[in-house]
Amino acid sequence: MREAWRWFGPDDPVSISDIRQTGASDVVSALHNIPAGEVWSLEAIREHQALIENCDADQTPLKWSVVESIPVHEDVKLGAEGCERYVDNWVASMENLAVCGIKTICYNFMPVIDWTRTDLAYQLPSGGFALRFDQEKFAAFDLCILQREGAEADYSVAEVDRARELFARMTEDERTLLTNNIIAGLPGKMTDAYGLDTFRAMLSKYRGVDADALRQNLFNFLGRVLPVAEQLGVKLAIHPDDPPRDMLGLPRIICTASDLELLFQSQPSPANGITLCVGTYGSRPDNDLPSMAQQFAARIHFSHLRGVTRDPSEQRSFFEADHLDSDIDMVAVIGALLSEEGRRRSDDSDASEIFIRPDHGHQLLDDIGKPVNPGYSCIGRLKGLAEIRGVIRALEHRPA
Ligand code: DNO
Repeated sequence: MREAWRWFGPDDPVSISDIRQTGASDVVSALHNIPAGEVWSLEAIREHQALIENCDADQTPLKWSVVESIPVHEDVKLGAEGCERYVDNWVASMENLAVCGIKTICYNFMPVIDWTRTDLAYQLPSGGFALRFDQEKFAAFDLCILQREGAEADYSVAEVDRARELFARMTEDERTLLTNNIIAGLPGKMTDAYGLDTFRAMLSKYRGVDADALRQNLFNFLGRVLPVAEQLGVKLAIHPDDPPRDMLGLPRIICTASDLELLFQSQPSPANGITLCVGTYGSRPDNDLPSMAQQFAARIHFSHLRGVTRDPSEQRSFFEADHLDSDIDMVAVIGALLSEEGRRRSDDSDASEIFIRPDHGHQLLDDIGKPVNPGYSCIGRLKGLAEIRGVIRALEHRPA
């Protein structure tokens, strides 16, 4: 297992020297300043790589091993005319990354919105802060702030009533905060930050694009990308849709084990793989994570380790819990990843280790009050990584 840590670039309040102190060996990063659809040049990649990898002889070296993510242009997801040039550019970026030795690439195929939360500072009983997705608040945004045409059809009468009541109780500041949390862009988001009008315009482009059409567009994209990836020895790792279900009338197609089965039936290339984002898949009660980790073991090129606790009375709402204490059996998931690595070691054709990173940590201690990327403060992730490392060590030393 290769312990990695996400770095957003020179503006990230958690610096490369901070990362060195966490004990992680690998860095997950991207060229966030290059707009979706443009080529990542060799020079730009090398410059970023040098920021991560250059160090003094007496320092522990770090390696930029995983890209998260090369954004996929919306026109590719829409299957719009002329989108081939954006796919060609994506392939060119992948080729340039491979030249620099960076060969694991995470990406997603979520239309318009990337990961979505309603609360970025949800206070826990401990006093720390977590990220949360609240279904009722989300409905209030959809129905009362965005006022999406036809939105009522996606909710029960009782849900519409509750959302409207909640909206009526919210202050202007709370409404603005909720809007910004949803549409203005969370860290690492692969889509643009929008204003409400542009957001509505983007949503409207997807009228007529249902799950089957979107899936076909993903398969077309992969049909062009995977043969090159195979030649280069690059592994692709699709990230699931977070939260894993249709939202705002948009289809989402990487949510469940059946979605992954369709993906691999259509695109069996060994370069086609997944980011097992434990917290994302685990925010649906019908996703059994240890069993998915076993079922798709050979396809797991990268894993985000974090857990969620769903609300007992509303399973679509959740907060991001402690890494080892959530609705998900994290020890069993890590056990499945270790077994897969064992299988790879005994199978000469692919001995690759799985990159893992502690995903989203709580905002704790000195990080409270500091400028942080929501979910990506240092101390909470460090705690998560330390706990995960403990589980890995303990499982590795189990008597055979
Ligand atoms: C959030 C992240 C996502 C992820 C992209 C991958 O914390 O997991 O933004 O990076 O969806 O393409």
